[in-house]
Amino acid sequence: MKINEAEQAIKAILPEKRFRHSVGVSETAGRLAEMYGANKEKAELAGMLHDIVKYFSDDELKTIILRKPGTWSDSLDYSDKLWHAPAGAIYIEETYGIKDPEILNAVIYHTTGRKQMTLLEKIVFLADYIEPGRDFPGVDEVREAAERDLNLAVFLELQKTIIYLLSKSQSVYPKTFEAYNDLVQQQK
Ligand code: DGI
Ligand code: FE
Ligand code: FE
Ligand code: FE
Repeated sequence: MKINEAEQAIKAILPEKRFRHSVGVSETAGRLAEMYGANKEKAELAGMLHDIVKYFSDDELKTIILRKPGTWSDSLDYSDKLWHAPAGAIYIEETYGIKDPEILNAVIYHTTGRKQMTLLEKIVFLADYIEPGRDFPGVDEVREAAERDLNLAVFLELQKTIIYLLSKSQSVYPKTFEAYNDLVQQQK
């Protein structure tokens, strides 16, 4: 699938604001890919498509996830906000025939991260957080880190996300903790 086709596809599916977020993630991911030596086309495509099923109902998302059991199916035991990530990967494989595991994993782990994230996974995870349309406390610190140290930026994003979830008394998916612990090791 070409990037223009992906853009047209999500334009037809997503509300305007989420469409603009997706274009922002795609452009940011492409720029980070150039900076850190990842495949720019894959980063842009994964960024464009990462939230494609964001507005499907919880029942639809569950049904999609259960069609293809994998190591992410345990997300059904956690927040429903996690489901659009693995469901999105299954959806783009089934609907557009995207089979590249690097792209699919970047979509699957864009919300939670996991330990030993690939370069492309880190880039899409980070682009989702710092694209120009985002505005939440601490985002500028992560944006600045992203310009010089990819692992530091991903670490800060995970740290802020976990602190935020704890402050709202929400559950934290174990893979998010695993991603955080993994990156703590690399901060020395
Ligand atoms: O889909 P987006 O809004 O662009 O962003 P996202 O896919 O990163 O979703 C973020 C939401 O997921 C945010 O409201 C926090 C929530 N969330 C709930 N539980 C967890 C979680 N995020 C992580 N990383 N880990 C969790 O356990
Ligand atoms: Fe998302
Ligand atoms: Fe995110
Ligand atoms: Fe997103």
